[in-house]
Amino acid sequence: MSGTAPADVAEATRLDRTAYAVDRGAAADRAPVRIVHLGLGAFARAHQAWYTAEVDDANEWGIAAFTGRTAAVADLLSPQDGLFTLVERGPDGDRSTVVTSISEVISGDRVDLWDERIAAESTAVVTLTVTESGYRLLPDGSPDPGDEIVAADILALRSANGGQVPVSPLARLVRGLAARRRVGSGAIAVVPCDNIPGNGEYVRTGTLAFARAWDTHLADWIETFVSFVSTSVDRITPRTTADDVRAVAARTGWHDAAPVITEPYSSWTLCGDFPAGRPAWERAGAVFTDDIAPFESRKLWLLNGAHTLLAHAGQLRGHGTVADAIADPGCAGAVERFWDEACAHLPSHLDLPRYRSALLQRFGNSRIAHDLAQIEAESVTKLRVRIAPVALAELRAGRTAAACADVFAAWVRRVLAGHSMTDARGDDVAAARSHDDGCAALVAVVDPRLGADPSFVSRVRDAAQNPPAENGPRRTS
Ligand code: CS2
Repeated sequence: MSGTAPADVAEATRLDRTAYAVDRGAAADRAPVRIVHLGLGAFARAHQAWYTAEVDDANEWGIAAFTGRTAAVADLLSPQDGLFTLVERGPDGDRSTVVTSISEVISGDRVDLWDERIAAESTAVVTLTVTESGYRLLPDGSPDPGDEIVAADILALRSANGGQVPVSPLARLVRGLAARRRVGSGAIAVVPCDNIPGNGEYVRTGTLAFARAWDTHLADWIETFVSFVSTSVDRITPRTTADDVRAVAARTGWHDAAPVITEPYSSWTLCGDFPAGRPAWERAGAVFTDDIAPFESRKLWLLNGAHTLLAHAGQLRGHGTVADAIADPGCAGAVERFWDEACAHLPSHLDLPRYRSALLQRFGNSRIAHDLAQIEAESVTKLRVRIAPVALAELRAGRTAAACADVFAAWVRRVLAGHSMTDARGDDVAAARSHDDGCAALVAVVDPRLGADPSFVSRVRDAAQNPPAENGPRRTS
């Protein structure tokens, strides 16, 4: 069953704990819940769930995983008891394992269970993967007052005993923490795992603001008892397709409705306290540090920044995936130029040449189909944290930030050409687009300081109107 011989899909056995335990000759016990997770996408399963399963030899660290915006993943994972197949897809082959660390899969609307799990004394850690824009916070970490869901959530918190249920992740978190405070379960760690600089402090600011809007005593309690851990997370994990589901069944003999395909590489850097304990994630390679900023800038700028560059410049040049785009010298050159600008603001002890060449290999893994159309989502927030800081640093250094301007230009060109992209800031983008100077207005939506810099904006405008000569395939707009 667990061997690698191809099996007929029709004969695949449905994955669940009993069948898996029988196959392994092992007990089917779930680990007791000590971690609560919100946001059950492919990345959380390839990353935090995998790290936990890798190091939990004594079966002590189970995850209660709550879905975020939709219950769809819960419907797929519940019948298989939270088990799922992780396929680590290298350039030369696949390695499949069944990840066992998710002890419970719970639909996000079960706020009663959410409160209960966070309140339990045995729970030591809350991890979050809700995407950059999913937090509904402004860049300084305060809840966005113009966001209707935020406003409704503050009312919902205030009427908590009246049964209204908040929707946004930090309002939900505040509710769960209030339940923990009520039962006196004590300190806990909150660990955001999204691509946001200083994500621990960012989420702390947002959480405290929601709490203060409801109950200042609760906010004081959170300040004392809740540790917000900053993290830099990394593992390229595209969306699972129907073909992946069929191929996994054929290869492993397990019918798994929700396998995850990821790259072999992974990294996790963390900074902060775990007052109620944690799994020994360092045994699977996680790094604990007192100074996370350089690691997170390196990852956000070089990996994620290049992804955002490729999403726009690559699609303009007719490419569909990261691997296709990076094979185009026109795109690869733009990435290298952007990396040169970014690396001027990163400490050299981070071994940047090796990091860059490893990234080129990871991007070039054509067995991972990482759609550029998936990466283009939420471009305003992504440009803001991945490209704008490099542009600002270059301008401060007296240079032109030409490569950063090219990234902005590719996005501006696509927006002005009418490409519709998923973006929580879509209304601002639409308003900027119809502005007399659409280019300047769009740059300002991402970062007002850059939008107010006439020479940067004029570089973006020129590059958007006169893109560099092409070496790649057809241009789509
Ligand atoms: C990507 C990330 O979708 C995106 O914006 O840049 O999801 C990226 O694949 C991960 O951060 C890799 O660790």
